[in-house]
This record gives sequence, structure tokens and C-alpha cells, in this order.
Amino acid sequence: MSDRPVPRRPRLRTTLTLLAASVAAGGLTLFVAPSADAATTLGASAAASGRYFGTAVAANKLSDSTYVGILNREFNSVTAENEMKIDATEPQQNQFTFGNADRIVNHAIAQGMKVRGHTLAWHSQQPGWMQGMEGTALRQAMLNHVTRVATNYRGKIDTWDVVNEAFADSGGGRRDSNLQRTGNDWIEAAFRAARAADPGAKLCYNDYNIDNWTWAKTQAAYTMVRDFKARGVPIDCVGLQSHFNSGSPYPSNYRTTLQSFAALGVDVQITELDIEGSGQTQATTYGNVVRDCLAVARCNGITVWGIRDTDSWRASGTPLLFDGNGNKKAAYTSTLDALNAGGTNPTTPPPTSPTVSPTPSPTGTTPPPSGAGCTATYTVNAWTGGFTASVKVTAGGSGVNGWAVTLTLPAGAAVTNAWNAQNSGTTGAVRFANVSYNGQIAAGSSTEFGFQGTGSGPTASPTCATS
Ligand code: 9MR
Repeated sequence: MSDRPVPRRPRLRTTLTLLAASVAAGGLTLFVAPSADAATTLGASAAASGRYFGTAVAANKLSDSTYVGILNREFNSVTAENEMKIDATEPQQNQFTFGNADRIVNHAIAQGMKVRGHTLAWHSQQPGWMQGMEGTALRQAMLNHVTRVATNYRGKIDTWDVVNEAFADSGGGRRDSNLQRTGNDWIEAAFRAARAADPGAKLCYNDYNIDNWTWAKTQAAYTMVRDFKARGVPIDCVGLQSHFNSGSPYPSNYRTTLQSFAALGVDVQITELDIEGSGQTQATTYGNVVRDCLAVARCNGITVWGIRDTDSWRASGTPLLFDGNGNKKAAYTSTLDALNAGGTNPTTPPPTSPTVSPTPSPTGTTPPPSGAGCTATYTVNAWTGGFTASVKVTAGGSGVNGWAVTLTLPAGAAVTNAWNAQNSGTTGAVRFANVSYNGQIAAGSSTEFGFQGTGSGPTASPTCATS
């Protein structure tokens, strides 16, 4: 041994020194290159280029240890497969249930994963009470739903699919639905309500069969997004579901579609990816999809629609990355290799500030109390014929045990429903009193309530009184 000229240990030190110097110089690309240093999970590999790799999750599978093991190891974003849909979160009108959605959100937060919210307004999976509604009543119920659910999850959702699947499968027009029949502006009204409720979340339009650039449905969605951007409707991203099969195959112009949407000034995300097939053919298509996303700076996340083939809504098409036993398929390896090969880094700007009409408030403020009393401020999100208002009640230096805010509505306006407060009257000077659980406010602290109405929103200053 003593005659060996180059011992191993100094060589290792040299390597470590070079690595440290590279990191210090910001040379993280070293770890993206396909080498022994490449990331070994989908999430970590996507994160190396500033993206996420997510999956749809079903709450009832969070007790399956194989499922959770893969989820926690491989993914850094989740979408509730069904638990945040309208029928799940508002089964009876104005009665909200978040139990199953919370199980998914809480799991994701504990694991440091992002959450894609899916979905606030959709013609499908409506609860029975909503299916039977039309017109103004439905428009208001939809906006109330958007406001309440987005408010409930404010601060926890990275991106909301605000509106899902609003275009017809052929012909390039809107899909007929009870929501569409409330007026063509229902989509932008939903986006405005979502922005007002959770200004920090990115807001997406999400659809299937908008992958092929030459298809009329793709062009229809593109034209809507271009119009929204031109008119200041608050939209941040487009979700391409990308359910690929023989009837709707991966198109060779997919990258063009991603680039074209991105050029409008929105992020693009692949939101429900699954590719029916098997073996190397399927693997190659997965790799192509990932390479297309990585080639587009604003394609900042990919979500597959389930973990194992047996978890899929189309299980017989074996469209996912893991087999029924949780083993990695060739499609997994191809996906990871494509992620590890790297791509452009995303240049995602923060969400634009809320664009609502009329200009967001706080509109009126009562004078600050000197040591006692309360103050109120509010913001309004209005559309033609209706509005929602969010009111913040702040206690003065002595704290309060009960409060009431009075807001005067303009002529013709009327309150249709309120949350976290009880209203007396619906027109003119309307009084909103605390409910049982939010009457007590500690000194300097705040609570919030909201209401929805027809006509124009309030513009006058509110008054706040203790009781
Ligand atoms: O995967 C979901 C499945 O469990 C439900 O039965 C189905 C009901 O509509 O919805 C599936 O998810 C859909 C998603 O919400 C929207 N895009 C199409 C997805 C597959 O149908």
C-alpha cells in the first residue's frame, strides 16, 4: 500500500472544494446536468429549474402508506382530485364543508408542498341545489361560492383553477351551461371575485383539449385570455389539462401552444397530465411533454392526474408514472430524465394587483377610536348588476365584546346575503352585527365579514359602534 503514489482521500477533498466553489459562485447548473449529481425525485428535479411537479390527490387515499410514501417522496405540489369542487365544498347552499379538502391542504402544508385549488366555478359536479338554478340567482350563488371558498383558503393556495372547462368541444364557442346562460361575462366576474377574496393566489383558466394549437377550442380559449389581458381582467395563468389518448393525442405543436399562451403574459401550467399507453411509446411522450414545458420560461409547473395507474380515473388506460404496486414505470424514468436535462428558468412575476371595477377601496374609514370603540374599512368587488364587499372591523385600545357596522347602500342596491355577520335590513343604511363567534376582538386586532348584493356597491364611509 505504501508505494501507491495517489491516495484517494486528497482527491475527494479536491472534488468537494470545487463543488463548494461552484455553489458559492451560483453554479447550481452543476446539479441540473444529467450526471451522478442529478436529482432523484420528480419534485426536486423540477425545483432545480424553479418549477413544481405535482399530482392529484384523493383524501381517502391518505391512509394508504404506499400512496403517501410516493406522494411525499416525489411531489411538491398537490391538487385535490374532487374535494374542492362545488358539490364537495357547498353541498347545501351557504353551508360550506371543508373537511376532506382540509385533509389534503393540511398534508400538503405539513410537507412543504404547494396547493393548486380546483375548482371554483364549473358546469359539472354542481350540487343539486345549484343544478336547478338559473339567471341572477345562479350568478349570485356562483360568486358567493367563489368568494367564500377562496376566502376560506386565502394564503394557502398557490394557484386557483377559477373557471374550469367553459368552452364547447367543437365549434370554437362557449359550452352551453346554466352558468353560461347567466351571461357571457360570468367567467370574468368569477375571476374578479376570486382576486378580491385571495389577492395572493394566481388565478387560472383551466380546460382540456386546448393542447393542439390548430383546434378551434384552443383558439377560443386563447382569444378569451387575450381579451382578458387587454381589458385588465385579473387572470394569471392558463391550465392545460393534457389528458392524452388516441382520441386526443399529444400534438406535435404542443410547445407552440404553450409558447403562444405564455406570450399573452400569463403563466402556463400542465394541470392534469395523463397519457394512455404503455412501455417506451408512453415514456417517450411523457418526455416530450416535459421537454416542451421546460422550453417555455412561463411553463412553471406540471401536475399528473394521480399517482399509480390504479389511482387514475382512466385506470384501464394505465396512463400514469407508477404501476399499481407503486413501482416506477418507464414513463417515470423518461420524465425524470427530461426534468434533469433542464431547460429555461421560469420568469414568473408576482400576481398583478387586483383589478376590479370600480377601483378597489378601502373606500371609507371611521376616525380611529381614542382608546376604545372600533373602526371599519371595506373593499368592494363589483360587476354589472352586483357586488361583494369585504369589511374589516378593528378594535380600539380597549378591545370590544360586541360590534355593529352600519353601511349605507346607494339607491337600488340591496344586500342578498352576508357571512360572519348578521344584517338588519337590506337597503339604505344596513346594520351588520357580530355573530356569536366574532364579537370579541382584542385591542388592536381585527375580524372580517362580508356580504353580497344586487345593484351598485357602497361608496359611503361605514360607522362602527360597540355593543
Ligand atoms: O378524476 C376525477 C374523477 O375522480 C371524478 O369522478 C370526475 C368527475 O367529474 O372528475 C375527475 O377529474 C376531472 C377534473 O376535475 C377536471 N378535468 C377532467 C378530470 C377527469 O375527468
